Amino acid sequence: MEPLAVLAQSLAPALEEVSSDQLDQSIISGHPFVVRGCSIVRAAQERLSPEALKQLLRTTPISIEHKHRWESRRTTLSAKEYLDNLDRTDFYWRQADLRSLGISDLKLPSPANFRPDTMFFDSLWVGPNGTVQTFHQDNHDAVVVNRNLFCQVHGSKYVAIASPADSEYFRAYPLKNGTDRHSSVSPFDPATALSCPSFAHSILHSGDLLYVPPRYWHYLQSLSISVSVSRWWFSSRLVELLYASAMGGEMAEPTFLGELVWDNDVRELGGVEVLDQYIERLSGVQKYAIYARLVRLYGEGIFKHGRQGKS
Ligand SMILES: O=C(O)CCC(=O)C(=O)O
Repeated sequence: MEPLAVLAQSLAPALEEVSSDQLDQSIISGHPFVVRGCSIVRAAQERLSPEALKQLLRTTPISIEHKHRWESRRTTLSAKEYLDNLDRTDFYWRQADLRSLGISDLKLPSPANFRPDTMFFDSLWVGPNGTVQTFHQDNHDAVVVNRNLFCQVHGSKYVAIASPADSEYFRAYPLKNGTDRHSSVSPFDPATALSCPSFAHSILHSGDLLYVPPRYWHYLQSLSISVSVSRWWFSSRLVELLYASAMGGEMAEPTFLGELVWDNDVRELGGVEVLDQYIERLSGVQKYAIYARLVRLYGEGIFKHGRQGKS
């Protein structure tokens, strides 16, 4: 069992501890890592404190789930009521789209040399001590695969992580939507931790940054009241669009910069066959929604590839 590799450790609060180029090199290496005390994450602390969120959202209703991933209890409360009781609630405010909450201008760590108009899907995770997100792989799908820069903004979280090459240790079961995979294996079970070759773990403290590479198994458990932000990004513009469409109203639509050129974007995705393969598996309603968006953004010309109809 290995501790997660630490990429950089800042000694002074103002130190710019890791350059974007260094971040890129580490991301390209394909391994998970932690940056300790990241100044950009620390700079987000004021705006993302439970108190600041309460001021911003007040009586806005928020959808919360039981703090244990395996208990499927959900309810809705006003942001104020939830945040006022963070020290005694059993509920977790999971994966709330930051832009939909009206927070779109927050500076967060970014890789430098990826597509200049990469769209980040930033989600807020706010909860009490003891929230558990069991081992899972995000977006286990042939086309839509995300990377994740996970920012621990307030409080601390235990994280365990393992390579998709070691999936045999996780006895995964697919969820209904088929887009991600979960496992009931515990990171505290010595059989997992000691036998899975790529198993690594760490405790993230406020200000730390974790990189979760594509398809890596990850488990997170809060050790205090905690606020985190996950920064997901995808490999191409069309994948951003497919992901946002699949999430429907829960996620803001990508705002593309620059000109949308169908042929370029299809090439970036890996070809029109990849798009067709993805769309084929959707329901009639989802297919219609995707085609409607594609036509709105790119025009009717997208059908010149001989694709049959819109449903
Ligand atoms: O922090 C958590 O509870 C889960 C985060 C997570 O699974 C993710 O960012 O993909």
